This record gives sequence, structure tokens and C-alpha cells, in this order.
Amino acid sequence: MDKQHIFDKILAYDKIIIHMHMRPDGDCYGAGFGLKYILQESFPQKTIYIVGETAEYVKFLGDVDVIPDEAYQGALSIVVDTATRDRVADQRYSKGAYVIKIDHHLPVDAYGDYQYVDTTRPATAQIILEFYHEFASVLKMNMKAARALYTGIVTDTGRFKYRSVTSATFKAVASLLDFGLDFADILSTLDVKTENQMKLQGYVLTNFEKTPNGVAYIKMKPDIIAKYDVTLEEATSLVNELSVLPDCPVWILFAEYENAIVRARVRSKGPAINELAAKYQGGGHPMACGANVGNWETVEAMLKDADELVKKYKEDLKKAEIAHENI
Ligand SMILES: [Mn+2]
Repeated sequence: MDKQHIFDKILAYDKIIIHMHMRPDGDCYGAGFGLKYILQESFPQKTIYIVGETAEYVKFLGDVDVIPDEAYQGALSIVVDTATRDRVADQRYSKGAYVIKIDHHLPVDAYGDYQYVDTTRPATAQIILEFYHEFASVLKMNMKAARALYTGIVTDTGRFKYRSVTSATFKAVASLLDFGLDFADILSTLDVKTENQMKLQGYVLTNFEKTPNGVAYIKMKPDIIAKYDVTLEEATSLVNELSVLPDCPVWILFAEYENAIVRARVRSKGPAINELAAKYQGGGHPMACGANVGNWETVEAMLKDADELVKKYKEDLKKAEIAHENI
């Protein structure tokens, strides 16, 4: 992995088109818009686009560009935060003259001409921020970029709560504060909830279920989404409401998407869950994954597997405890 190679490509191309994944999250938006604003500030003569889908709750970072097919001619495509090619929001990314993937998910699909994947980074936005630092003699930061990158890092680290955070994360973020970033303003923007979302939160806290060995889960069926009149994004963002139970190291939120496809957001504070997610057409990080489960019947199969995983995890913990006592 070589940041210099990416920098050389950025220097070489006059047109750069940034791509994100479908249903973009805060990190995807933060990394994408952060990169766009840094490149615009540094190279005013270049044309920089960002394309893809809009994410309501991070829309304050900017709007995506709508561009014709011809724009891809002789362009550099940079895809951020997207593990697999089928998840790239605008499939025209491959029409670029050269394609670079910049990501922090487990590398399961080496698409594009060049891949920069660093799974030690909790957010792609952190990779972009470190890229900026490496070439700060040429690259220029501005407040829009700083806001985007901070948003990416705080959202993908659960406000610096996850174990994926390292000292490098704080060092990178410190530079944004030195730059004058009003981080409290961003946090209060991100924390805004509608009344309906708050009420749905109450529903989740009251109606979640547990498997025998300790998987907490909630099924967000369409009638619930309709009753509380929230978007799917608003509804599925509630997954971590289930994170606090000491006896449930794994928690899952199921929701039904277009064409009645059920997807899962799986989270863990114990066993790695990426293999479980992979079995159900998903992936991500060891402790945070998404999965395309399929239908509600397959949900039951996945819950059984998750329950088995937690059972084994708890048994292993117990064995380790006994071994420790016997020393
Ligand atoms: Mn990410």
C-alpha cells in the first residue's frame, strides 16, 4: 500500500470522480466529501465530482453531483469506504481511466486498478485525513473538509467508543481541532432526532427479543416503520440501542428493504461476527457487519447461528476462566 501512488495519480488527472457505497453512512459521506473538498481547495484548476446516493442525516456535509457519462472520459475514479464492487452506488465508476479503491473494510473484493485498504483504521475518513497529512506540503485543508472528515470518524467509531480507535485516530483528529473545527456543533447536529425516531427508540427498547444464549435482536417489520413514519435509515440507525446488555455480546437489527429483502445490522462486543455475516451474504468488520439475509425465514436460521456463536464464545470464556484458576 502506497499513499504516494494515489497522490501521483491525483496529480496526473485533471478530472477526479469520487464514488461512495449504496445507502451511504456517515463515514462514507465524510471520507468522500472530505476528499472532494481537500482536492478542490488544493487544485482549483481540476474538476472534482462526488456521485452516488444522498444520506439524509449527513446531508449537511454537501450534495452529490449529477454528471453525464461523458464525464468519465479520461477521469480518475476514486471509490471510498466500499468493500465490494456491487455496492458502489454509481456503477459507472469502472468507466474511469483509472480506478482506485480506498477502504478500511476486510478486503474481500480487489476491484479497480489499485487498492488502498487499511483495516487498522476505524474510518475511511481517518485514512483520508492521514493522506492529507502525508502530503500537507501540497494539499490544503478547509473547514468544509474538516467538518466532513470529523463526521466520518465520529460516526464510524460510535463517538470514539469502539475498540478500533487508536492513538492515531486521536492524533489525526487533534489536527482538525487545531484547524479550528467546532466539533460540538457537528455532534449536536448528528444527535438530532425527530419525535418519531425517539418514539421508535422506545419501541425498540420495549420490544427487543433475546435468544437462549444471549443474542439481542429486533425485527423492524414494515408495519412498524409505517406506524412510526420514519425512514429505513432512521429506523436501522437504532441498532446500538441493543448494545448495553451485559449478557448479550451480539446484537442484531433486522429490517425489510425494497423488494421485501431483509437485511441485518450485526454488532458485537465479544466474538467476531464477520464469518456469520458472510454466511448470509454480508461482511464488514470483525465487530460490525451488514448482511443480506433474504427473507424472514432465513432470519430464524441466522439467529440460530448467531446464538450458537455466542454459546461457543461464552463456553470458551468459561474454559479460559477455569484454566486461569488452575494456574
Ligand atoms: Mn467506514
